[in-house]
Amino acid sequence: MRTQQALTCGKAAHLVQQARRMLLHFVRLFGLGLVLVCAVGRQDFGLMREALAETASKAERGFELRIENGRVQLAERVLRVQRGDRVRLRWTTDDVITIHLHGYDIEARATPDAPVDMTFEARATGRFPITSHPSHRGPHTGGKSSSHAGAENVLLYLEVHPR
Ligand SMILES: [Cu+2]
Repeated sequence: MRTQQALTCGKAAHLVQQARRMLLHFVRLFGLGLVLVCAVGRQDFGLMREALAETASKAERGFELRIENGRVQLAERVLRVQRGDRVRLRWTTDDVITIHLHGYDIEARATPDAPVDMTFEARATGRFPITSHPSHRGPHTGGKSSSHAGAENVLLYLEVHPR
């Protein structure tokens, strides 16, 4: 009876030890898993940061445009951007002039004193003329007013392409 008890005791102790060992093993595995998850997570964050940086660099489009004698000093008269880009057109001019981006209907009065910016988000796709108007005419409404026709001069075209 005593030996039986001792034997059972021994068995129980052995079982407890085995359980403890298994628990330790489990904790170790769990720890390893946690470390792996953290590592993968960090890599994901890295990829996300790269993707964000790429998006940011794609979205900002700046153009320096110089008007002399009523013409833009550029070889090609088309500015190409992609839908969703944040566009900044910086104008300098040798004369006082009103610049009008059709479609987006943005106007800016340019003077030789300082550059003037047009900033906007390219939401609408298409080809939009950028025209100059004699400065004394002032802003016009709509694209087909009689004062508009004839008085304007196409400087450039803005093309907004789908992504
Ligand atoms: Cu116009």
